[in-house]
Amino acid sequence: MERVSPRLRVAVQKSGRLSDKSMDLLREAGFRPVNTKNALAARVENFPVDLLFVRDDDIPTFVGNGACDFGIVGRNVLEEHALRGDDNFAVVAPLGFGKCALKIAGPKDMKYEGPASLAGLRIATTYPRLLARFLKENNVDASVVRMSGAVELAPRLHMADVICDLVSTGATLEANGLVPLDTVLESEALLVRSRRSLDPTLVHVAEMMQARIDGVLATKESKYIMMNAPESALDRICEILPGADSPTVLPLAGRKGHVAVHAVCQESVFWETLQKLKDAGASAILVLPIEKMLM
Ligand code: PRT
Ligand code: ZN
Repeated sequence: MERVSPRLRVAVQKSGRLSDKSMDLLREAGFRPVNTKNALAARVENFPVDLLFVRDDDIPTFVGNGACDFGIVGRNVLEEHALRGDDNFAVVAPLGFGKCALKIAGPKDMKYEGPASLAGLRIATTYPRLLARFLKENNVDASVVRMSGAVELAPRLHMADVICDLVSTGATLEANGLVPLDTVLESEALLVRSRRSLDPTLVHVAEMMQARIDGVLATKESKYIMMNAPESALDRICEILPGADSPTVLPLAGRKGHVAVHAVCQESVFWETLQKLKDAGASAILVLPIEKMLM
């Protein structure tokens, strides 16, 4: 009988705030999933990789127990899960999307002077462990009211005095007459991997996936910058270039003492930087986006 060759399994949120961006990232990294509509899993046609579409809350379990090798999940979900004592996963990289914060919020007229103001209050949340950790770290004795959703309604229903919930724009808090009081956790989507050992035939694919995702993330901020400059200004120009490793310096035909400088800048390049380069003697300064990068 023919042996089925192993495939790397990556858990992605099936439908929710992280789904589209997770899929975009994997596609930008060169993975071509087929049959992604309404399926529970999709095969990547150009690599031995399968994507599994699941609820975000299940991703830490699947990655932790080795059912999946990688996953994309919010830090909020991952850390709440890890506080159960089940953390057989490692964070590979923050992904820069799905940004939000787990915040304490309360009625507009509430007087808040730091965590001590929460003493004796009832706090509604779907993140009981993260909240308990925050209270413990701040030596506050308050009661945690566990809910499974619609947390922002709890004060109005007199089920709690304040809430601890995810906030991004703050519009939901405002619509419910609540204001943010404190931050329990800053969150964004993370690439996580299982600590369980991989099938040896998949180690290379896993490394390649990590390298490509790093590459995609790096290109988001990075720019390619080119300019002409007198050779005497090189030291000053290198000081000004933001986050650039040794630039390439090329002679300019027919212009003795002048060179072309090319560099990859790992940070944003602002107009102020261009002005400084010009003041240092550079001319014909071009800033170009980078489409792909493999470090
Ligand atoms: O079905 P499944 O269990 O997979 O999804 P879910 O409904 O549990 O999660 P989902 O899709 O809502 O969110 C997935 C992840 O996105 C979260 O775990 C966070 O890591 C991240 N994220 C980013 C957010 C928000 N922003 C966010 N704003 N998750 C939830 N919200 C909520 C917020 O609590 C509020 O109720 O969205 C509402 C609108 O927020 P405002 O502040 O913009 O009004
Ligand atoms: Zn969920």
